[in-house]
Amino acid sequence: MTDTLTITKNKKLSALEHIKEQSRFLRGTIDLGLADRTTGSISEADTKLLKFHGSYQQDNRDVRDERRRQKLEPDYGFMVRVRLPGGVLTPRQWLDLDDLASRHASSGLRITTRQTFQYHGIRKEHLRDVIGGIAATGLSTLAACGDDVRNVVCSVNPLPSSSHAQVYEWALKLMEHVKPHTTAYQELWIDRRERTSDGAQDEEPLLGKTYLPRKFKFGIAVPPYNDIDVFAQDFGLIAIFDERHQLQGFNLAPGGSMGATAGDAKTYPALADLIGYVPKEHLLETCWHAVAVQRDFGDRGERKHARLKYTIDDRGLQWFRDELQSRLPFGIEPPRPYRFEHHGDCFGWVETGDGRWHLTLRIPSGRLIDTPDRPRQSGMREIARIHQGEFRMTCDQNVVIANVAAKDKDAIDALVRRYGLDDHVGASGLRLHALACVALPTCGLAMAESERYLPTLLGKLEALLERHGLREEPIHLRMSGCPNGCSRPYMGEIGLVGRAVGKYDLRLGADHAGERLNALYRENVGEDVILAALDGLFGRFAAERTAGEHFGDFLARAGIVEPPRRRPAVQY
Ligand code: SRM
Ligand code: SF4
Repeated sequence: MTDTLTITKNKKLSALEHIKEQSRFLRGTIDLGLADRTTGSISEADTKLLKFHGSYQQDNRDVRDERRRQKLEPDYGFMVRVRLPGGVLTPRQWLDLDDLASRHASSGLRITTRQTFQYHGIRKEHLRDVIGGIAATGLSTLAACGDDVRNVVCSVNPLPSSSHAQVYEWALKLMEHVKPHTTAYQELWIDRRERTSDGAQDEEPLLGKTYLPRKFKFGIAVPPYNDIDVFAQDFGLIAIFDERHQLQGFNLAPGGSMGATAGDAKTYPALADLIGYVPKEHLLETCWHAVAVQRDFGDRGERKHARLKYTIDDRGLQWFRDELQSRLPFGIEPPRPYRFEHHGDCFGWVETGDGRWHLTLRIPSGRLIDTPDRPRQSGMREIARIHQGEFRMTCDQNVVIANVAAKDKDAIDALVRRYGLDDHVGASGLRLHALACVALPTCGLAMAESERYLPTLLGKLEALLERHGLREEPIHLRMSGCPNGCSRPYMGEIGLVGRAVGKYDLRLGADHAGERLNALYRENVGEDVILAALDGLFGRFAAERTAGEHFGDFLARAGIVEPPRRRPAVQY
């Protein structure tokens, strides 16, 4: 393996590189911090290492100022994220995860935009119970956050069942192939003992002891459904099937990611671009080396510049392809044809031709918590008690109750109605597909509300759409509380990116299949400006659209926004 520090040796390394290097494979002093009961927090260096274990130290920002006035320490709580490749879990696992949420989390279970769960508000003294409890279900939190390969996502929407099974198998294999190997995780959370080793025996054959320069995301899409936003991944994989629905291989699309920093033009969202195709038997080796290229060439000096997209843009897409090729004993082939029809989920029941049924439910912002009118967390628990198939989380924060026998459908439908899980029934096209990131009060980076504000804004936008006869129009709206873009807002036909309390960048004009970014339309504006602008544009759309044209495509065609350019194509 190339020494990870060799290539960047002339650069000043970021502070986190030193923390990782000295951490003895992610141990740091986390064990001591957990034992210290004089504070609800852990040391700053350990908060960085804890991320690799799947947890963030946060504080409740709603009470931050008041506690400061009272000279109390912040109201610390930990976010815990489950690693759930492909987003699939059994009813037994659902019940176990739900039980942990009921006992320890402040706000139920939260389905994320990478098809897994988060818990919020876990007290330090319960962190071992929660992470250990997740491990006891057969899942893990290792590498759910941190500078490593994150949860590998894959298409889940009802497809020919065999197609889903085939790509899911590869999502699992890929995650296993590139995940960290440190035994610190076992020691800290599973054996639940204070330090048992100094990490001297540990090895990270792929990641090395400083892990990656930054997070690295893989996702597998199954055309025609781009329900994972494959071009938003650091390394997107487009599954290619033959006419008998047998998986042949994968198109390779590196260089996507959403994150940007407000006011820093050197940071930007970017879509991934195609560099070729490999048969499925070469997938693991290809991905291993793709990660290794970024390990060796990614920027370890400037974290804002450390994602694969910047490595690619600094050196060229062709360079990346050639570098990857030079490490592989087989040829990367030209990409195979494919076509995406849409991104987002398809709701309601679908039969997949094998007598099995799948129900996709809309879970607003993925938040499963009981409210008086919609006790969604309890409802899903009741469904898990009778369901014989599996659950699949989606990258739009929804859930598929998958593999249901025809005879069991009525019982599930009854629970869906009883517990108010029927948000997809009668919802406007806009509401069905709207996404919001967590933002306040837990996210330390939030500049504006997102999840808590989305329902209010949707109501106001629906009134406008109604007036223009567009209630059923499936317009994709994505909102985030800051430019990091956790709801992939740069891929929304309407994107709202938080800049300050009550202020958002209004971005417009992405397409409907997740193949084009939107562009800035109004910067740092409040609700009144957003509503007025969209009212006018909805009116024009209703009057001037061509047959079947989507809102984002209309905005681009009419020249209302100019979509950003893609990278030049590579030579094969
Ligand atoms: Fe994210 C950081 C939540 C998907 C780009 N993200 C965060 C943190 C951990 C805030 C922090 O660093 O202190 C947020 C925790 C909030 C909270 O209170 O829970 C957070 N991100 C989320 C989730 C939960 C959003 C959601 O509403 O579902 C998603 C969890 C996904 C998962 O299960 O792994 C989530 N984040 C994404 C995505 C979407 C995706 O991957 O498809 C992106 C855009 C793609 C990308 O990676 O660029 C994304 N999150 C970021 C970034 C920008 C990274 C960058 O390189 O620019 C940050 C900030 C950072 O890492 O420094 C960030
Ligand atoms: Fe937090 Fe920003 Fe991500 Fe929203 S987009 S969860 S505000 S980091």
